[in-house]
Amino acid sequence: MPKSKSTAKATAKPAFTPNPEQLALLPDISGNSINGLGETAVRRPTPIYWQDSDKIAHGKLQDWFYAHGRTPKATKHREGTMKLLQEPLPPVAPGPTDKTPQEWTAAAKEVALASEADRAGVAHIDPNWVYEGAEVNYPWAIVVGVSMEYGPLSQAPSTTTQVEVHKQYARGARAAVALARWIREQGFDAKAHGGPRAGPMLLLPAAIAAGFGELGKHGSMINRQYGSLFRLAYVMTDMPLMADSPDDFGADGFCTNCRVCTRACPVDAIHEEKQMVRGHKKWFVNFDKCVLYFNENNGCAICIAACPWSKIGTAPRLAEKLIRRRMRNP
Ligand code: B12
Repeated sequence: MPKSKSTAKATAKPAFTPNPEQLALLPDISGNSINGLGETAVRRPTPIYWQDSDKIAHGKLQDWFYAHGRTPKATKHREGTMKLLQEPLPPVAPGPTDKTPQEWTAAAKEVALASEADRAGVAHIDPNWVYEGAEVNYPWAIVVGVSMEYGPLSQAPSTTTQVEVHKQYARGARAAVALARWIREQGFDAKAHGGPRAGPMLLLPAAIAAGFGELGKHGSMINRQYGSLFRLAYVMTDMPLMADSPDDFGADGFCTNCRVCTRACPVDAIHEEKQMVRGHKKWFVNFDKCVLYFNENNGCAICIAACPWSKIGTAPRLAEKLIRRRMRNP
């Protein structure tokens, strides 16, 4: 059978040979097994990366990235973000004011947006989002999102891209810290997380529940305004709040028929079909393939840069189109 144009395109990738130093640091266990690929029972995720190096199987590989994988400007941003997130927050003020959960939710979102967040949403924390070995005693997560610039992202993988990623990590962390400080001044407990460290919880299921959008084939989320170009941070709190609902505008169906990210990925790490992972059928990225290229190529980001939803001005128009189509053919 003659090769279709698309197959020819898909196979025309230059081969990536990982640095032997990296290969020598790989643990015996596959990252996909750690992530629960093929597991049908729901379970909490196992910490895999952006954790304390001595607590994860891929700790030596992570240390290799810290030593070789980051440009000094990105390291500077990262250190600033980590310092900010570790600074002590003000004590919780006594006697909270009496407001309804609706009023607190509106006020908290306003504070997040007035600091540096581009978007904020609320999710009730599901214990299955919390990493094994971590403990979370807060009922709510306020997820904040910050958009990333298309210009530097479109150059992925590059040091310019990596610096933009770390600039936005810093902005997300500042928004989360400002919000956590405000919540504590209102008389409720709050803790900010974000930046390049994973924290105690998986962010994407929380962001989906908080109305940020849908999981894309490339393993990142797609938002109807910012497409694939946004980063996330969050505040955990006991402030009485109201949860948002998921925003399903058709990105999942779009991904089913789109192959842009799978073709763009230099190491074919993005699965074309959804996979069973810890009891959920979802889009899945092969950790073992992704991480080696990521480590040697400035944190990669090719998949989100290539995503059709990322081009300037595309996401809102595409979301509108999909919604209109769905209304015509419910
Ligand atoms: C570790 C990590 C990585 C690792 C490993 C990722 C992996 N797939 O195993 C590496 C270094 C390779 C990586 C790469 C990237 N990452 Co990353 N990563 C994380 C981090 C810190 C933890 C995620 C994790 O533990 N994954 C391991 C397991 C559990 O993965 P999994 O089962 O395959 O689940 C993934 C998704 O399916 C989803 N998910 C998990 N459970 C469930 C359940 C349901 C029901 C659904 C629908 C989805 C879902 O979340 C996981 C994200 O990796 C998160 C922040 C956080 N706290 O969540 C950022 C995060 C997911 N990464 C992010 C990004 C953008 C990237 C990159 C594009 C890099 C870049 N330069 O920007 C690439 C893309 C590669 C990819 N999609 O996997 C963003 C995504 C933002 C968005 N718009 O969605 C996050 C949220 C960071 C942030 N603060 O903004 N990442």
